[in-house]
Amino acid sequence: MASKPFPVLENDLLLRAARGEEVPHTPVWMMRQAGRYLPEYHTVREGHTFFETCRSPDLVTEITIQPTRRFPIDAAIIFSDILVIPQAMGLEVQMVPGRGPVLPEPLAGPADLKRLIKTDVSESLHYVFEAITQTRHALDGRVPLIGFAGAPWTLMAYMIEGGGSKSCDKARAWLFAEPGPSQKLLDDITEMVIAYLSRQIEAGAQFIQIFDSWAGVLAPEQFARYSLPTLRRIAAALRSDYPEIPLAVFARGAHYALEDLADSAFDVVSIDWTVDPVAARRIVGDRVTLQGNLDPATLFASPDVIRRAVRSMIDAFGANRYIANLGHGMLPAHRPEHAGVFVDAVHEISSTTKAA
Ligand code: 1CP
Repeated sequence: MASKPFPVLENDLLLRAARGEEVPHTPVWMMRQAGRYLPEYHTVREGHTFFETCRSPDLVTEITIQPTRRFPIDAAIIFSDILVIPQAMGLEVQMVPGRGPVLPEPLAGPADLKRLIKTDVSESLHYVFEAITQTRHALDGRVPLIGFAGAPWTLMAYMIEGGGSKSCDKARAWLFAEPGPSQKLLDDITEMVIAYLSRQIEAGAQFIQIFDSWAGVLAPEQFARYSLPTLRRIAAALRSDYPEIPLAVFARGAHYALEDLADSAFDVVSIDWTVDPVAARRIVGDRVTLQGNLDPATLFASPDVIRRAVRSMIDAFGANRYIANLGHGMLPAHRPEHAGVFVDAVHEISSTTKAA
């Protein structure tokens, strides 16, 4: 299919920092930078359910671009959700306002694996790829567009728990009581994720992040056995087919896995705010770019407190091989102006640090 060429990228700081190249100031973006803390997001969402919104390339393009109008951020991240994969595999997912994702009929046991279907992502998730292409054109080269997917373990956890769960007891029980079916489920999800991310890149995504948001409930051994190999397979497959696309992983809570993640064909390892950046740097060295990790709660403090926190964050990470971000997502109660203070502080402080 012939398609219009994409506009030339004006700000490629994110991609350069991911590859370990010199940058004039530290690039910054925020997890969940599109969404509920922005009044303009609520305006667009009016009258549409969450997943209706995700399926409309026009609405997705608008929501994805919104934060780039407000803040001089160095990237946009496509508006979607990690749970579109379980949906494409045949499970119903509802987004309940104020509560989050709910899967009314989760996998109750290995016999339920036969309820899952293998679909061609080009068909089942075509709306994501259309939205990515449309958003790339609408961004007009101002900043790169980030594509993403959930990690197989995190998606497995939602598929078994039926929603968010603090400790994922049922999903962890599968790993011990049903190792064979667990592995089969993880393998099937991994294949879907590789196909899904490959198509996102072909549609125009310029940087890929994998969210293993529930990594932290696993013991190091279980992570090494069940999650890490899937992350490595995804990274290796994308690295070999799309060597120019930077790959990032955010394994929230998996502080014990930094060394392994740094050795896994990822360019960027994102850390949450419970990890000490100096210790993280000592572990990963200059093998990967680190990304993170301001505690999102910091944004509830005054601008002065935010600036001081950004300064110590940048001092701790160092100016090179670093992408600034929060240690997890923006929260619905955040004030947009404080996100702006965060972004400006990263740019100002990192450019003076570099000049010094
Ligand atoms: O109605 C609404 O507005 C619901 C809020 C919302 C939003 C704005 C949800 C429900 N998902 C999203 C968008 C979303 N989800 C993005 C958009 C792009 C951006 O960052 O700007 C992204 C990257 C995600 C990814 C996602 N969804 C993750 C991984 C990152 C993370 O936060 O750990 C996870 C775990 C989800 C599941 C999910 N979807 C929504 C919520 C509230 C949750 C988490 C709830 C829970 O289980 O604890």
